[in-house]
Amino acid sequence: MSFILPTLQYDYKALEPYIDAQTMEIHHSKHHAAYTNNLNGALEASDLKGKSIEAIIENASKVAPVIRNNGGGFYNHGLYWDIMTPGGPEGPQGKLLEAINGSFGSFDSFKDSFTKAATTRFGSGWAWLVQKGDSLVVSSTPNQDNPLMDVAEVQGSPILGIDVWEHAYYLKYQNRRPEYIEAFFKVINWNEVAKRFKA
Ligand code: MN3
Repeated sequence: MSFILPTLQYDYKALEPYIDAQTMEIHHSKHHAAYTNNLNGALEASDLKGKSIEAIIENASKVAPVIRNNGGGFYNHGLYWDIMTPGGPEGPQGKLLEAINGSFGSFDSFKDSFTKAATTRFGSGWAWLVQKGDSLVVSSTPNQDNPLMDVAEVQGSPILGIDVWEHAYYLKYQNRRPEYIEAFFKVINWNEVAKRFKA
């Protein structure tokens, strides 16, 4: 069984004006498709074929770089599409909001921390909101690594992530990564983030 490029739950243009249709189309149909195809290709000759994506990437330190990179790319982009939506709730609610307040003091200080992690990740990578037991932490990873991987500095369960590779924002925002991060906050699907959070 091979991994399949997930279908988006909204149109490429649905996240405008925050994330433009051309970026979405290239990002999904070219970049995510390439990670998916390259992962499937690399798994052909591997005894990892048939395992879940989580089981494969958890052991990132022990797998070939091509599997670590493309497995991470496959997983990370699936999460990224899921945790965005047009017209979603303005912020987290209920148990997730309580946990954010408990771990960061307030939603605004969470947002500052996440924005800083996303802004200061040097080069290509991701920033994350990670569940570690009962608490939430912000982290960032290089390339296509993520907090599920045994190589991650901060390990845990990613419940929100932002792609800060230039391909995620350059067509619309060029070098203005902070503007893209601010725009991302307008399209977060907090209902989906809450589903990933285990109260
Ligand atoms: Mn990407």
